[in-house]
Amino acid sequence: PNGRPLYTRAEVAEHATPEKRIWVTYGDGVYDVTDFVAIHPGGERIMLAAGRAVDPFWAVFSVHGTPETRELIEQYRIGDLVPRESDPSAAEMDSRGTGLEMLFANEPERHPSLRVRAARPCNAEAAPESLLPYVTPNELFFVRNHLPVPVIDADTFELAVEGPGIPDDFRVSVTDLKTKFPPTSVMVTLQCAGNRRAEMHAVKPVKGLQWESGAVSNAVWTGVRLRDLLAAAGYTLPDLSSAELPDGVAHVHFDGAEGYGASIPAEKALDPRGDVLIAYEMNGEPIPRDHGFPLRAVVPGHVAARSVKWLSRIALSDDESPSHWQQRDYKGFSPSATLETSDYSRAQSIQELPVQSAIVFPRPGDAVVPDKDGCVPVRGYAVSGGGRAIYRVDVSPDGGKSWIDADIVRAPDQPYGRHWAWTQWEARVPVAAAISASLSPSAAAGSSAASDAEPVGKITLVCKAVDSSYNSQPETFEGIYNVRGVLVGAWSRVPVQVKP
Ligand code: MTE
Ligand code: MO
Repeated sequence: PNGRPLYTRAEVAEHATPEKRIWVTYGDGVYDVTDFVAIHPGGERIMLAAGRAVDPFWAVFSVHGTPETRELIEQYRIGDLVPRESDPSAAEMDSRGTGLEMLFANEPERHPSLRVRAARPCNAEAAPESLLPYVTPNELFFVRNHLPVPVIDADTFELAVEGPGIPDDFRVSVTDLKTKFPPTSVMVTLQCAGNRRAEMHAVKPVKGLQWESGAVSNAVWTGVRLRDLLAAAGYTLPDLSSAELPDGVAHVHFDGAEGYGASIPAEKALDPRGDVLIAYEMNGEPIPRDHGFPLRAVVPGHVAARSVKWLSRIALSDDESPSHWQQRDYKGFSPSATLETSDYSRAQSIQELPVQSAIVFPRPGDAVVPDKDGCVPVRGYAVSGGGRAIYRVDVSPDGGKSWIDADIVRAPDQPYGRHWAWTQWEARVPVAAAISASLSPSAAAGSSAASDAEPVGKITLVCKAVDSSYNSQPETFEGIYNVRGVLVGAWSRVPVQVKP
């Protein structure tokens, strides 16, 4: 009817190599994407769909379901599927399995304690018990993947570096990075922009993975300083004592081999005290596949979204990364902005994170028994962005009416302005006064008269941290509400029952 040629799925399947041209279907359309593959970032991935339907693949990558992508692929349309074959779900169930299964056939094994919030791609938070060792063991570290984990051979893998003064086609191997540069180790806490999103969602719904307080973990990362690599590649490091960076380089892009990408300001990337690494080890082991094997950018003090895993390309640029995740995600908006009215072109990218803390133990709803002094132990973490230290953690037994100072524990050798690792804290919180306030005289009398059950006090434990800029956390989520549920740093509140 529209004059375009009609093809069967069998005909499309014959076009699965560059020699025979690469065809795919999307909905009822047939597309020749041979030229697209050559220019698309992560273009190899579309080869998984060569000769078949991209629909099941793109269903995973919600980023592709945008009007822009549709418009883009329409340029490559060469025809239509014969109408009765346009539903891929049935037609694609062939001996190779569905496209989805193929895409996720090479995922690594994962520790059973991880709390899975989405299975494919894998998004799993650290269990509460995993948040208390100061350094998170690799297998317990939270996992946040936007796409399938790529399969990479470290022996042949090369990292491309692009920028002024750097020869075209400059590449560095993993062995070069390990042997030709002094290794540097830095302890860095990575926190997802959406950590604690579920608590904001409970106040008012937001769109995103329902993270509790475990989308954060801490590791020692070892690798090459980004500065040293750029200098070795041929880039003339600017004189950072002058007020401005000279050559128009304002951002450093990081691309992941699987298609993810992000960027950070050049000032951070080039600062000798910024401690940005191209890491190849995590806690003394090769970086596990889920966390970026073999190479990962580690950007201390910034939202974890900028610490790009499976790092395959670094580029110096005067603009931010064009990646979806730099341009159309990970930005903050006013409480009134909706998904429709959020103007990504105006909003700033999230880089440094605000001050954050959370009670890890007890858990919400736990029954706690005070010790002989009437105290309950409360434990948790606190962390701020930009290398700001945690100066104090305040803990309350009564929803925020009275507070005591927690004892804080932090890595000893973090210089001023470079507190890249979190603080852990513990407080012995006196609960007696809070319990009696929670039991109204009539309720207390009524319950003891009515039964022999021991009286139970319901109280709300609260924590909030103060960082080295003396910034503190907002009391409630209302004022910092945003529809994507990022930057979720209101007071951490944990209701518990106190048993005598
Ligand atoms: N890098 C790549 N290549 N792909 C990704 O999906 N996710 C980012 C960041 N780097 C991501 C990535 C986000 S949003 C987070 S929170 C962290 O990786 C998670 O790191 P982890 O999985 O090691 O905890
Ligand atoms: Mo994230």
